[in-house]
This record gives sequence, structure tokens and C-alpha cells, in this order.
Amino acid sequence: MVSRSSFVIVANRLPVDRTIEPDGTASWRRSPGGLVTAIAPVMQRRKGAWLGWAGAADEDVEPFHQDGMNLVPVPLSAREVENYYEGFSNATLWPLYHDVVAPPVFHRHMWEAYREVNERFAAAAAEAADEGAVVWVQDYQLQLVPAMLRKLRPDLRIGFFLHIPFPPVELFWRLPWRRQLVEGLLGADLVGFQLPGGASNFRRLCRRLLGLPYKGNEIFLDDRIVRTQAFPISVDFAELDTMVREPHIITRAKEIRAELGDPEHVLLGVDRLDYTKGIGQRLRAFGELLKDRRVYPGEAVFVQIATPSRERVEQYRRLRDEIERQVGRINGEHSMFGHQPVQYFHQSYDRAELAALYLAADVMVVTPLRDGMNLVAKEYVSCHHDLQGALVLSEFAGAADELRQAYLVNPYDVEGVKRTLLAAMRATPHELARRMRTMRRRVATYDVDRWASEFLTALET
Ligand code: ADQ
Repeated sequence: MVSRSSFVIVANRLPVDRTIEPDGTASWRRSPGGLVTAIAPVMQRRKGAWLGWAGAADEDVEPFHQDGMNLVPVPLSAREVENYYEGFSNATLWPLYHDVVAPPVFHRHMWEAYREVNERFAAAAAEAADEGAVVWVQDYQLQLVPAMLRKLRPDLRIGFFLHIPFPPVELFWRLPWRRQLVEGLLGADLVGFQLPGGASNFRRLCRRLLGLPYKGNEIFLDDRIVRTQAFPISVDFAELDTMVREPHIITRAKEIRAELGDPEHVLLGVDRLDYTKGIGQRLRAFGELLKDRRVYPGEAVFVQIATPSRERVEQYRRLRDEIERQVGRINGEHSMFGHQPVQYFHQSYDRAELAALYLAADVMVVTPLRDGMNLVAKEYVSCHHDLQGALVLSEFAGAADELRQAYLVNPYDVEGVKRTLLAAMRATPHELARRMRTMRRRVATYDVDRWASEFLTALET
């Protein structure tokens, strides 16, 4: 029996990863990432509970305490991981919500698994929440939970936040289970999106699909009102800003540049290896600049960090092969002894190493074909109190709404990306400082704490 909490987070994953110590014992470590950092203080204050999958299939883990949070594991079988997580969440919803940049699959057995797992999360949340508690459901894997939970526990205050884009009606319409998903979300009192455009797509959809009237941010159901609103997520600005001033990070950034052969320009990409991130597009532009002799090998190095991601999904395996072939081709054509123009790493890094990389990079290249927000862009800005460094940012990333002073690009326009990369490499320190100063003001003000507190204030009033 779990003790009941007045504040409950429901997310696909728990905010901890299991690590195996050298002596073979297992322990839990808090996962890196803004969501946990932002929510942890609220959790500690309110004796909160966090429900989510612990990360291993076919395993029952008892609820446990970590960093002042009650963690409640929700089990998944290997089949459910395959059909609910890799299947319906990542092979149906993910591509559909990202402009169908890859074709989504529509399979009934995956939908069934999605529905069943959502039921399980809703039942677990109903069990963990105290009378009148606030429950905050996260992201596209759990869109049915709000309505399922309301049915079990009408006394709760339910919020939902979607971390990825909400697509236009014309794309969403393809989904055979469109009605169930929309009704699932409407179980919440407040549905949050990254951008106002996502919120208005959702309201239009509710009118077209269910004939529901709306006015401003509010959708009118028979017996209640659902609020829809944008809450652009952000990063822990202060943490990064402090970190990059530490001597060991500064030294590490210098080391990285030296290890790369002290080129004039270090360009950097940091992404999960995902087909929405436009990694191929940016490499192609850089490769062509070398080929056209507008950039000389030795003058610039492109460091691409690609975190392993969803490796059991077919499209991701193919993407990895494509990117690695592309890197091989560019390096094959343009390397010199002791110098490779593209340095590619299919690895994860800790926060300190990432901060040193951001600090070392002259040009941060963020070119998703579609992205809910993109935290990497905001992390880079947080790391440049020196007011140097250029951010090249896709118009299709949510972050472009706020970071208007970035070098904005259309990632589908290769010539445009090439021109913009050159402009970013050749900008004067004065120009860089002008842009960076404004972007930093924005991220410092709207940091991840503000995101969480604005959402919760809106949910509770
Ligand atoms: P993601 O698609 O995962 O997030 P992003 O917002 O860029 O994309 O966040 C990635 C995070 O992982 C960043 O904090 C980054 O530092 C970290 N990371 C990336 N590569 C890493 C590596 N090699 N080693 C260690 N850490 C690495 C989804 C949505 C986004 C939305 C976020 C938050 O797709 O649009 O911004 O959720 O809502």
C-alpha cells in the first residue's frame, strides 16, 4: 500500500536510472534533465509522488523513496514495451505529431497495448492521490490518462503537458483512434502545450471532431471547462551559468579545442539520434561547404554528438546507418593526416562534459525538421556569459519563437543553411554579443522553475 500524496506526477519514466556499483549492488541515481530539477523542490515540499516505468521490462519494483520523493514504479511487460512504447508511442504518435517527417504506422494491437497501459497508469495514479490532490500527467505516451483518471477520481485537479508539438487538424485526422485520444486529453482541467500554435490546433480539433465550442483559451464541455494554454519549457539557467564559470569546466573546454587541433571554428550538434533532429541536413550543408572550398579542412571542425535513442525501432536503426555513412563519406573526401572535419560520437555525456562542449563551441547548430521546444538551444545560450558563440536555429524548433536573435534557418533549404553557417562563422564579436545578450535575458527570465510554477499556478486557480 502506497501512502497517498497531495501532488502526483505521472510520466512514462521514473526520474531515476538504475546503476550497478562495482560490487554488483544496484542503486538508483536521479536522471539528469530539467523536468526533475524543476519539479523536485515542489515534490519535496508537498510530499509528492512520481509514477512511472522503472526502465526494465517484466519486473516488479516496490515503491521507494529517493531525494524526498515517493517513487511508484508502474510495471511493463516486454510485449507492452514493444507495442505501447516502441510501437504506438514512438512509431505512431511521434512521427504523426512531428509533421509526418517519417511515415507513422497504424496497428490495432499497438493501440490496444497503449490503451491498456494508460489504464494501468490511471489506476496507479488514482491509488496514489490524496483527496483533492493535484495530478500532473506528462507527455504523448499518456494522453488517455486524464479522462481515465477523472472517471475513477472526479475529486482530483488534473493537468496535462505535451512536450512535443500538437499537429494541425489535417494531420491528426489520419489517426484511426483520433476521437479516443482527444477525449482522453479533455479529462484534464488544464492542457498545456509548448507553443500557442499547438494549443490552437487542439481547440480547432475539438470543435471539428466533437463540435465543442471554445472562446479564448477555454473549451466548453457540458459540465465543465477545459483550459488550454502554452507554457514553453526551459532549462535550469542558473545551474549551467554557474557551472561554466568553474575552473575545471573552463580547462576542459580549452582541452577539447586543443584535442580538435585548435581549429578557427568549432561547430557543434548535440541531439538524441532522431530523424526529427535534422542531423543529416546539417552534415550535408557542412560537407558541401568543404566541397565548394568555402570552408577549408583544418579551418573548421564539426562535432556531432548523437545520443543513442530508441534503437529497437526500425526507423532509428536505419537513421543511424545513414548518418554514419554520411560522416564516413565527408571524412573520406576531406580528411588530412591528423585532421578529420567531422567528429562523430554515438554516446551519452554527463552534464559537466556537455557544458564544456557548449563552452568550447563557436557555432551551435540546431536544425530539427520539427521540435516541440529543443532544450539544447537554450542550454547553449545559458553557457555563454562571455556573450560569444552563435546559435544557428531551425525555424521549426519551438525555441525559435523565443530566441528570435538566433541565426534562424529553414533546414530543408540546403543553400540557406550553408549561407547561415558561413554568416555565423564570420560574425564579428560585437554582432555575436548583441544577439547573445538578448537571448540570455530571455532564458534567464523564463527558466524551468518559472515553467513549472506557471503551469501549477494555472492548474490550481
Ligand atoms: P528531446 O527530443 O529529447 O525532448 P531536447 O529538448 O533537445 O530534445 O532535450 C534533449 C536533452 O538531452 C537535453 O537536455 C540535452 O542536454 C540532453 N542530451 C542530448 N544529447 C546528449 C548526450 N549525448 N549526452 C547527454 N545528454 C544529452 C523532448 C522534445 C523537445 C522538448 C523536450 C522537453 O522533443 O522538443 O524540448 O522534450 O520538453
